[in-house]
Amino acid sequence: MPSPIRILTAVPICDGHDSAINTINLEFIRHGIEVVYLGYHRSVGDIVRAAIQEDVRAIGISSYNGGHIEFFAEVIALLRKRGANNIKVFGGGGGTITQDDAVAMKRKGVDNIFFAGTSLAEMTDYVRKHYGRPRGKRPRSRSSDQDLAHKLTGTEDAYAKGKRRTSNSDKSRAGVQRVTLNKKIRDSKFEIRNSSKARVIGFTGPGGAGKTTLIDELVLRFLNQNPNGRIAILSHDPSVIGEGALLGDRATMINSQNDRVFMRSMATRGQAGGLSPATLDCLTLLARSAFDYVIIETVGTGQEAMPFQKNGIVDQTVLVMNPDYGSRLQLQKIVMLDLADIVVVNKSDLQRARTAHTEIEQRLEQNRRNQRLIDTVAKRHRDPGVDELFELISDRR
Ligand code: B12
Ligand SMILES: Nc1nc2c(ncn2[C@@H]2O[C@H](COP(=O)(O)OP(=O)(O)OP(=O)(O)O)[C@@H](O)[C@H]2O)c(=O)[nH]1
Ligand SMILES: [Mg+2]
Repeated sequence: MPSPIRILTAVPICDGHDSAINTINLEFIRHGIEVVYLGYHRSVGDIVRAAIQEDVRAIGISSYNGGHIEFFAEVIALLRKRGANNIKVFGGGGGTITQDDAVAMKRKGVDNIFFAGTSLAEMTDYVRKHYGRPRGKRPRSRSSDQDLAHKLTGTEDAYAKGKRRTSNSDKSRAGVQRVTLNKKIRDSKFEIRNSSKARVIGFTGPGGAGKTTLIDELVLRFLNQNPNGRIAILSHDPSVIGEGALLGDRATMINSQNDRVFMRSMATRGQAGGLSPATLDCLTLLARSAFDYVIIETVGTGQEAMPFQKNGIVDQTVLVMNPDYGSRLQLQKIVMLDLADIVVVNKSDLQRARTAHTEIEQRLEQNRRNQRLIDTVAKRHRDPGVDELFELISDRR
């Protein structure tokens, strides 16, 4: 099966009209398209950087606050400058974009503009027809980031075609798969350790615990502390084989929209446990490239998840907990509490956080593994808990 079509959607700078694009995103996802959503109030530079790193087929822009002729044209000009004219641009903005404007925009290279009254089905058909064809041979990459992005796509496509996939649903082959997976993890670990100087840190935890917000705050600290350093983020969101996905972590990330950050959003494409079938190979590629850190964020996970297989594929694992996990009984069931190097109680601004800290502390004491427990408020800037976590992560001893 070919990989799903990947597109990026965004709303321009100084524009907060995200209601239309949220509806359109959902419709695209429902029709098998993977949508990397960058969010609203995004600059031309942020959009083009993200599109190249994510190696999408096209960028869909929803614009309501005016200036669309210039904004769309600037996106196209920057794509050309970066050698990424294979990435197409389309969009809409209801009645704020007139027919005449659309003619001018198409002349500057925009593929299509959708007007008020267009059905969602029409837009989805357009995307499938125009951006769903197999890619032709691509010209040589202009930058190392573009080259890396193409390689990551190649890896994901190979898995989508079933080249090396180990299907979770094929129960009769489960034993063989486990052996293959373990070998793959061992090999990958060996490869990563031998080929990279990057420190690989895995973040996991339940959906909505604040993993992305926390990573973005850590990235800010890293960028400030290392004027020339580079960091990569491999972020995961859930999807079923052959179906679409909302790859939405970029929308939460403000500081990570930076030339020194390479971010790639992956759908799990049917694999349970928090990562994608292609994650290990993609991680190897990233770890071999010139990054100081590679951060992996899993999808929101459940009690049984151990995505980093007893810390095998990463140097350090961080479990981000929501204070509202239930009671002590639930804590006994969370496998990652035994495996994580660092446990974070995020949202410690919430009322239950103090109790959560005490309960988790007692749970960790039973492990006798010297695991660290930190309280954070990731959504607050300059949070001392996040500072402490950053110290722990950047301590290479
Ligand atoms: C809803 C709305 C709001 C909501 C936004 C909620 C949100 N989170 O999005 C609120 C109330 C917050 C709001 C605020 C403002 N708004 Co307002 N808003 C609208 C309104 C009524 C509808 C826009 C909409 O979402 N339509 C629903 C979509 C699904 O339908 P559609 O627009 O017809 O789009 C079709 C296609 O174009 C296509 N499409 C759209 N985008 C894309 C993208 C892609 C990739 C594709 C494929 C297709 C596509 O999808 C639709 C298919 O039928 C319009 C008026 C109007 N009737 O258009 C004003 C309007 C856009 N707002 C306007 C203004 C001025 C503002 C404010 C500045 C008001 C103020 N003074 O505070 C603020 C600014 C907000 C900000 N931060 O940027 C003006 C813009 C004027 C202009 N550009 O010249 C408008 C036109 C109202 C007006 N007549 O004055 N607004
Ligand atoms: N109250 C409070 N809210 C927070 C804090 N950190 C993050 N949030 C909010 O929690 C919500 C989820 O945050 P994310 O960072 O997207 O969480 P996540 O764990 O990455 O979510 P998934 O990737 O969907 O699993 C957002 O609305 C954040 O603003 C915090 O410290 N306190
Ligand atoms: Mg997230």
